Formats: sequence, C-alpha cells, structure tokens
Amino acid sequence: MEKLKIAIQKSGRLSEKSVLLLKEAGISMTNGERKLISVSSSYPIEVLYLRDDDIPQYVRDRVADIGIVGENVFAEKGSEVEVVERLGFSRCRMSLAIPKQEEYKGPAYFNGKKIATSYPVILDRYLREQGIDAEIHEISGSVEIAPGIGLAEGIFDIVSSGSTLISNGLKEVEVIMKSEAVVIGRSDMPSEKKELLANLLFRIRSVQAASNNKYILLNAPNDKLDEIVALIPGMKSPTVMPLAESGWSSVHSVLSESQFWQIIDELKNLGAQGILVIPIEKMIV
Ligand code: PRT
Ligand code: ZN
Repeated sequence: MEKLKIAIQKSGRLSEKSVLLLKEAGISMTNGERKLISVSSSYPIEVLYLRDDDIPQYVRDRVADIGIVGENVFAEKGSEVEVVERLGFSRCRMSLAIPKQEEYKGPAYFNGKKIATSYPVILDRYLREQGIDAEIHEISGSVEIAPGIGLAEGIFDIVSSGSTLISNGLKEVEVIMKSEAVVIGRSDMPSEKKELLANLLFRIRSVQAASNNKYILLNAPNDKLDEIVALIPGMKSPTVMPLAESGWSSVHSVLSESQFWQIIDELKNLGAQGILVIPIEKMIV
C-alpha cells in the first residue's frame, strides 16, 4: 500500500509538537523517533526528519508528500507548494527592528539603510510593496547582533517574546507577518495520497477541536434553564436531564476554551451549581 510521506523538523522548536500531533492522531512510530526516516505500524505513513529550511524543497521535489514548517519558512522557501492546514502552534512574528535610541516615524526610515536577515525573500517582497530602497544583507544566524557590530542598521527576524531584541538594544518597529506551524503540500498530489492526507487532516482536526473545547456538566435551577442552555449551546444542543430534587436539572454541553472564563462567570450568576469541567480527548465535528 502507498504510504504518505511527511517531513517534520528533526530537532528544534517545531519537532516535539509535530511528533505529539502525529501521536495524538493515532500515529505511533515503530522504529523510534529522530532517525532519518521512521515508519508507523498504525497508519500508512513514513516520517522524514529534516532541517526545517529543507522541508519545502523536499515537498516541492516530491521526496515528501507533505511537511510541517513555520509559515515564515513556507513564505521564504515555499514556491510550488501550498498551505493545506494551519496548526496553531509555534506562533511568532517576523519584524523589522532598529537600535532602540533611533527615532522611527515609518518604513521610509529604511531608505538607504542596510538590513540584516535570514529571510531575504520575505523582506524583499515587503520593501518592494512599500517602495523602499534598502540593502538586504543576508546572514544565516545571530541576526540580532548585526547592528551592534556595525554590519547593518536594522534587522528583520523572528520575534516571539521580544526579549532577544531588548537584550541586544533593539526595538521592534514593524510587524511584517505573523506565523504559526502549517502543513504544506503540493496541489498536484496523486489521488490515493490525497485520500490519505484527507484522513490524516480529519484526525488532526478532531484532536485540535478537542483541545480547544471542554466538556461541562452543571446543575441548573429550572427557572433559569432557558438562559443557561442559551449560554452553552454545545455541538448541537445541550443534554438536559431532571435531577432527583425537583426544580433542578443537570445540563451537559461543550464549551470553547476561548470563552471559558467569561461563560463560567455568567453561569454562576444565573445560579448554576456543581459545575464540572472535563477535558475532551477527541472531538468529531
Ligand atoms: O535546525 P533547523 O534549521 O531545523 O531549525 P532552526 O534553528 O532554523 O529553527 P528553530 O527550531 O529555531 O525554529 C523553528 C520555527 O519555530 C521557526 O521557523 C518559527 O516558525 C518558529 N518559532 C517560534 C521561532 C520562535 N518562535 C523564536 N522565538 N523560531 C525562532 N525563534 C527565535 C527568534 O529568532 C529569537 O532569536 O528565538 C529567539 C528568541 O525569541 P524571543 O523574541 O522570544 O526572544
Ligand atoms: Zn532552520
């Protein structure tokens, strides 16, 4: 049987979460992890462990069918491949930064200046769009030290907490793109691989839906039942069952993580009691 070949980062910020995502989707590796290639006994899949920068090219050249990379790497190197799923982890942004004492009034600041980066393609696209004439100085690592050693007047790099910029005396002045981990693939994948991919994505979405939602059980006074049910509509509609004590019902539903605290407060204000919140392992939507 054909196997779906997926390339993931060998070691780095994406690797642990990529392996975990596959594991949660029921894909376990038989010959261990972190080799060059491993196969799964539970799913027709082969995992290739690579440097993240090389993954778009492996997918473009059909050595791998799909890959997991940061959107920043996709934007820099992802020609002929497309994003097939957003994964929501390893979030960061790609920003321009300059020495903190410099006055900044807008992107025109960079006219005639030198900018150090490992992402020349994304930066070049931005500078063209803005009509800015700056020199791009490509370096492969430690971009943040470039202004301090006189190599460039500004940098374009990945920012997460911003502490690397601060500790190098820099300030973030423009966010050019936001990034998260994505699954990439070619649009012209053979149909049997497309089917395998669709099944894998279905599993991934079920895992993600589950982690974004909680199962909630509570006791509600019957006179407030309509308002409580309206607050937690769940997947279709909540289960409501009478309690042994008259005047009360038990309500079961699903609640999204992002609304969680606000809705819990509203439920309490409506007189809900004995609220239990339980993690969901998989959620088929
Ligand atoms: O060896 P390989 O080439 O595979 O890995 P790599 O070293 O190129 O990449 P890696 O593992 O560092 O990052 C992989 C991906 O994680 C990136 O392409 C991004 O999509 C994503 N990501 C998320 C980050 C960060 N957050 C991040 N903070 N990648 C890098 N950083 C760097 C950033 O450049 C800065 O220098 O971490 C430093 C700390 O950031 P602050 O702002 O929190 O101080
Ligand atoms: Zn890399």
